Amino acid sequence: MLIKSRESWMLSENDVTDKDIYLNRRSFMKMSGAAALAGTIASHAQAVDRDIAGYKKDPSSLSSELTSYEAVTGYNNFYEFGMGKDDPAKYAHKLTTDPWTVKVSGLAEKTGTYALEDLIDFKAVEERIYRLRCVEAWSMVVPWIGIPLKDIIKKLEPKSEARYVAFKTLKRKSEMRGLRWPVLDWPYQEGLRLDEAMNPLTLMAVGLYGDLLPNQNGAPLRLVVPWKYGFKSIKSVVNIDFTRREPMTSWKRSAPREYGFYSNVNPEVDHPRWSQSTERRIGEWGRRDTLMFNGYEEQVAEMYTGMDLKKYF
Ligand SMILES: Nc1nc2c(c(=O)[nH]1)N[C@H]1C(S)=C(S)[C@@H](COP(=O)(O)O)O[C@H]1N2
Ligand SMILES: [Mo]
Repeated sequence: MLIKSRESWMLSENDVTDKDIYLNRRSFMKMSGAAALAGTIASHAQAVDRDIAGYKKDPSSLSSELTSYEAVTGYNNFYEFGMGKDDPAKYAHKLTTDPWTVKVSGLAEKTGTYALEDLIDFKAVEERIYRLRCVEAWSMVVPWIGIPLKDIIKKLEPKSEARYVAFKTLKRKSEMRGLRWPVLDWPYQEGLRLDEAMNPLTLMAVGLYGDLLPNQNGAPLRLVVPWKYGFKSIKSVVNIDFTRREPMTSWKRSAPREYGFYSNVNPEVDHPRWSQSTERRIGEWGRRDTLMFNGYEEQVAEMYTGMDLKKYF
């Protein structure tokens, strides 16, 4: 017989430090208010219109080993601001995120250009503690705030012919210094099969650590697909397009042998230039074994039954 000594969401003594740090961080951010949000004039309007104070807390945040706020917001990939890991934190504050519009196009009934606040119900956001596993073999655990992508998609009423959903990032040269370098074919593009997009795990994030997203993490709206490599989790989204055919993605276009459309985290399929079998959790010393589907196998493996994941990498 299984005796549960405590519910998974209850706090053990070992967890207290994590939780205290998290809650202190939250109250710190509340106190410093608009100044903590990117430090731009636009942030004041955000604090009013994009209020996420009422989010439902994920009970697992009380016991999970969160990556520090400093690492989550200071060690990033966001090539629109440069290729260095500290470039996004240094330069993304220049991005104007309010007002923000998202163009919905393609095979859906409710196409058109939406103000962010009309597309996202900021009152319905919830917290989800997800791992993010970068293809460069580091990982983080982040308390995201957002709303399931499926809730957004349902509102947009995709037509029956729609089988994929494609996303684009903003391309604004005046505020994104990284666009000077042709590392990728800008704008950054990503895509999901519609069933992947509708999976309950797939999140459209608007915040992390209890507050709105810092620009370097993809403000004001970014995807989080926790069972896929980090590059699928496209930041600062301005376009959602429903398509019949598999959309091209930026990384696949730049190196088709290295980056596939599916990009499911898979310790058995190596990147051509390095192994994907282990990872370095930011903030830890040793390495961890990488888990199939980044540990979300139970929730997502069914979508890929019968597919050769070495071919569809
Ligand atoms: N538009 C855009 N989105 C992007 C990227 C990027 O360069 N541009 N980098 C991706 C990569 S490689 C990773 S690992 C994650 C990192 O997200 P984080 O900074 O929130 O940890 O963002 C992804 N989304
Ligand atoms: Mo990444």
